Amino acid sequence: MEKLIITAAICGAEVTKEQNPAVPYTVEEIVREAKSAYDAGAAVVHIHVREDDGTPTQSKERFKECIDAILKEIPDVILIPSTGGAVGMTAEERLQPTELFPEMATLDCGTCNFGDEVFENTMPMMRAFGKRMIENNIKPEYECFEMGHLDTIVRMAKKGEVPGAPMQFNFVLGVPGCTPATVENLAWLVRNIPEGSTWTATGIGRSEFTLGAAAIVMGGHVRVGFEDNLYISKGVLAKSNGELVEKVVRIAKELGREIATPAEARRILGLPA
Ligand code: KMH
Ligand code: ZN
Repeated sequence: MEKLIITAAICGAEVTKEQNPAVPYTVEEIVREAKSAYDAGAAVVHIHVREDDGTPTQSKERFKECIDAILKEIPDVILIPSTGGAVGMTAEERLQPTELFPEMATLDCGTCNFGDEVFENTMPMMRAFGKRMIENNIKPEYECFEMGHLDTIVRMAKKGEVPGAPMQFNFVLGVPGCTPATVENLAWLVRNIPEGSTWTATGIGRSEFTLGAAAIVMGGHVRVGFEDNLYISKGVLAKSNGELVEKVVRIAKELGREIATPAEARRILGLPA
């Protein structure tokens, strides 16, 4: 089995300091959280950015400021900026970080419910996102929130509408209104990815570590972080993203899976060294 790539989704667009005071908003706070996750063992950091007051933004300038500041501290980390942004943003708004030519970025694989809201990813939007990533040589992390998202994006890759093999999927399970975070659902998704693909599991809320443990033994990779879950254990807020990553490292070590460095993660994901 390959070593385990841990991704930290440090910020997200929806969680707030009211829910957990360690949620980062400012550039300094985003750097602090990225570094805590990296120091604990995360090879990859998935980022959203905020205004200083916490308002989610997809501003290219704000992304550049945060990316530069993170890379100054931890130059070899793999950064995956979000093109999902926050519910309600336009495609053009969401695409801004792709203008910075990151090595990877998220590409969301279909419209879905998102709690009380609808997260819109129509076919024309996804074609535009795929075209941009092909043009700018960005490897997508394909975010699947629903079972049907996998078939949709694999068909698009076959038609050349989005980047193809080797594909990296992130199965985000347990968003209210979407596919539940069960091992059965994860196993179905993993069985249906094209050969040679890599995959990560993200369990939302209380399923963060249970789905992560399943991914560890199934040979996948794991994402944790404040974007997905604010608690280290039942009723106890996590002090940092690093604390969440440390817990995954402990589980992985107990199960005999070693942790990938950023260089090893680049090789596993098929990224240039
Ligand atoms: N904030 C969610 C609506 C992504 O980063 O690509 C979408 C999201 C997905 O977080
Ligand atoms: Zn995200």
